[in-house]
Amino acid sequence: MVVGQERRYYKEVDSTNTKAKLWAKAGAKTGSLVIADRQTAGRGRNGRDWHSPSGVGIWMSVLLRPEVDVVAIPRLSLVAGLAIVKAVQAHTGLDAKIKWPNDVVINGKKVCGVLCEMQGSGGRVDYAVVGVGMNVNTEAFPESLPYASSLYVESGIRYDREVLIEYFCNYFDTYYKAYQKEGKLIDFIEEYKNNCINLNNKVKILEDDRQYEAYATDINDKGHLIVQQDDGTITEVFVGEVSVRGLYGYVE
Ligand code: BT5
Repeated sequence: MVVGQERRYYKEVDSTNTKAKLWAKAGAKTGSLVIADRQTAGRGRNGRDWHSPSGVGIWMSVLLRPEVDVVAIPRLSLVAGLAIVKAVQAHTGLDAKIKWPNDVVINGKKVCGVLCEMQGSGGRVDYAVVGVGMNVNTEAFPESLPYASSLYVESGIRYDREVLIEYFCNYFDTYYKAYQKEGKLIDFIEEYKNNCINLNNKVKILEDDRQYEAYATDINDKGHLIVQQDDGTITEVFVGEVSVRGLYGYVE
């Protein structure tokens, strides 16, 4: 597969994930890419909003038809997260890091998020859509987003969005190929861990009915975060199952 071989560019959409799903239903090939200059209803996880103004960010969605078990789909967020971090590092030299499972941060602020959605039935995956939002040349953010930043804010340099997209596609291709083998992250989990900011740090795990603090000790090849509490209890935290409150003061 080559990510981005087929592309659709839009001046304005509601959400590139929504566009990609419609294209999937109309038969789009795996690797197809939807890119928009602006989103009017950009989405985060769990119905949250994603601020997507015109001309300054990368708002895009990759359509995939992975031949993996349905439980492996949320791991695509980690595949994308690593590809984004590598792309940003390669093109800008900035110290971008992954905040497990799906954020990319620079100097403790969020510059990028990933939204992974899927369609399937009876354990079969029809398609998955991996949405990537990256603040590239944004100069300022609304007051409601105190923990957001952009590559421009962090460096004082404006970057070419097209070049960043090309870097992302190349890295994503490589990691996705490895992921496709077994639906696991085994071939690049060390690289992921080396670029992950939560590891060996305190995290707060927020589950539906409880929350607790713990120390993040590892990430396994399924992309699960391994945490240890003060009383020694070790828990495997699933991607998509909980939110981790980490560097910022708000709940993600
Ligand atoms: C995410 O959700 O981080 C996933 C964001 C995915 C956006 C892409 S853009 C292309 C594609 N099409 C879509 O409609 N979506 C995807 P989550 O972890 O739930 O974080 C959402 C939270 O991040 C919000 O509640 C805000 O607090 C904050 N936020 C919103 N917009 C932001 C921005 N532009 N930069 C940084 N933080 C933002």
